[in-house]
Amino acid sequence: MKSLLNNIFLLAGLFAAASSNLSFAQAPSGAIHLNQIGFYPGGTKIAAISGDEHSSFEVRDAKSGKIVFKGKLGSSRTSQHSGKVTKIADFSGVKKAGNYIIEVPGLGRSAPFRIASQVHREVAEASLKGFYYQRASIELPEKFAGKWARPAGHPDDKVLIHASAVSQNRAENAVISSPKGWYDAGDYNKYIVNSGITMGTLLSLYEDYPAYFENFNTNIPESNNGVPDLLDEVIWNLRWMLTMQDPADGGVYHKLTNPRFDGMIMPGAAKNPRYVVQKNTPATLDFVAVMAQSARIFKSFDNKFPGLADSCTTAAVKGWEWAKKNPKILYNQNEVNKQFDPDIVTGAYGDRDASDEWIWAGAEMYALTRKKDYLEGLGLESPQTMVLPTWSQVKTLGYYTLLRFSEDLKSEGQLTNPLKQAVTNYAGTLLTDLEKQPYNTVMGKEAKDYAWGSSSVAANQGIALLYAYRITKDRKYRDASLGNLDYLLGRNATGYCFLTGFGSKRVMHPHHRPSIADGIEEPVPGLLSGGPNPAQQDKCAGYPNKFADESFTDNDCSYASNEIAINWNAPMVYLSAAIEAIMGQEK
Ligand code: 9MR
Ligand code: 9MR
Repeated sequence: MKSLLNNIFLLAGLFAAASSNLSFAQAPSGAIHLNQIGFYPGGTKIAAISGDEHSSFEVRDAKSGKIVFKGKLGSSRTSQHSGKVTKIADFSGVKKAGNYIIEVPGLGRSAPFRIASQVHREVAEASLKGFYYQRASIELPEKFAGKWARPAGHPDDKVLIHASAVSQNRAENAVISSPKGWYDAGDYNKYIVNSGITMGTLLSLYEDYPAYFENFNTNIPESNNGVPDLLDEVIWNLRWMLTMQDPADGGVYHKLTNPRFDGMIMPGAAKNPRYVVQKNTPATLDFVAVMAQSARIFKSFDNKFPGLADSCTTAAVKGWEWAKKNPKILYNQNEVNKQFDPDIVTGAYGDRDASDEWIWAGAEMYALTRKKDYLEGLGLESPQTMVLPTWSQVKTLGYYTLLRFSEDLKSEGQLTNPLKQAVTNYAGTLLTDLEKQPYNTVMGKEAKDYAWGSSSVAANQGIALLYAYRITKDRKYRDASLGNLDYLLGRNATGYCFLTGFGSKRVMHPHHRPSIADGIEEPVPGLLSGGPNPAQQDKCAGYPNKFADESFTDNDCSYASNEIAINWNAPMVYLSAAIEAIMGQEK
């Protein structure tokens, strides 16, 4: 109820502020689904209109109301999830920069949106800035955090060795220092496995589009240090990760965590003891991959961060050696809790299979050292099948890295050709029947796309399509990738723009402790809501129904559909920034 009222107030406020504008003369119609931020002058422009009663639409100048484009709606499409009907409005023909609305006669109008070059720049900047707001162990002053300024939380300079993590020089309850890092999500714990894919995605973004980040300012404390803000942000978490390696043997702890989740309090108010828990193979290999990739990148910044690249290389090699000796230790939280006290009941990230972590770590170690040994036994020379990256499935991050260096590895065609094939095959499957989809997006074709954190599925599909675009130069992949960005920013069955702080239909109540506890109406900006998830594990009231594509509620009890998480934000940064790097320069 509170959220409904807030939305009404938001709309009422906009109405009062701008009622002279045509665009605000009436509340926007929920039946018009589109990217609420906008479109590139030369790019595809699509809206999806609910229902089959209407047949035409207009694009109007938002201020004057003048019609600039008239179009016919496409034929009816039926959602495989809800059975509901939509029609597509294609207004790609409108190429002039400006502010517009869409009107469907007899139905209503959209909220205003822009056509402009660099139309997603603020989205990209804000999604990266979202990581700054997730920083542990540091105060966020107003200068950088605006009204979301807050005292430091979780110093993590006195962290206990959990009974499951005891080793040579570290007895149970011995104290170590493990500060910095990002909070994982709506909770305040720090998990190596989820940091792995998050860091891999952000570091790959830098390696894929380095020039774009030369001039990309997110107003963080390090902004003027002559290093791209993307890398400065990554270093905040990298320095934490380095402390998670047991110096005695190179193994890496699974997580730094409270035994139980903190309440809905601000970071600075949280005082519960924190532990590092059991070393294991997936965590160690994810760590190795991140350290190898970081070593590669920070070699070029040795004058700014003396010794950092070397420390990363050493850490990577030590981690790899530990994993070689311990190739199959998995983290099983229930088993750990049977054996040791206190019980740990926070996020499990309990991967059941380390074979994909071996591929990712091996690929990164090979790219760093060019030593073939690292690829031995990974089976990369035979035909490969790509799967979308998730926290528990990271082999594709290794594929992406080997492809990134495919020019360098020219003599290694037997290595990179099967990977190129795997990525383009996968992208091809994504494109099949795109023109039949109710919102004309790759996202949501399969019911399984709507898993916990479905927004990250959309973003990661978008990234896969951009790799296929790099390999083939075929624009259909680029355009479909942009279509998934459109999905995240509003062209979806819920009608929500899933990035906090953006859109005309906004996420206002994410499951995010600071946003809940800070007493500020707007949530912390630049955070990507998890998105529809029909499993509804949170049993929260407020879901509209069980349809996969609509199973979302903007309610802070809904950790299964409306939490935020670093491994979802990272592909959002990648997708929006890469699209900007590719399309933002076009007039
Ligand atoms: O806040 C927690 C969130 O970060 C997790 O994703 C989620 C699932 O593990 O759990 C949330 O914590 C809830 C807990 O599981 C059950 N009691 C209520 C907690 C807050 O809603
Ligand atoms: O993203 C994770 C999802 O794949 C799992 O199904 C879910 C339940 O185990 O946990 C999600 O991760 C949460 C983590 O356990 C704790 N921090 C919040 C994460 C996002 O909800």
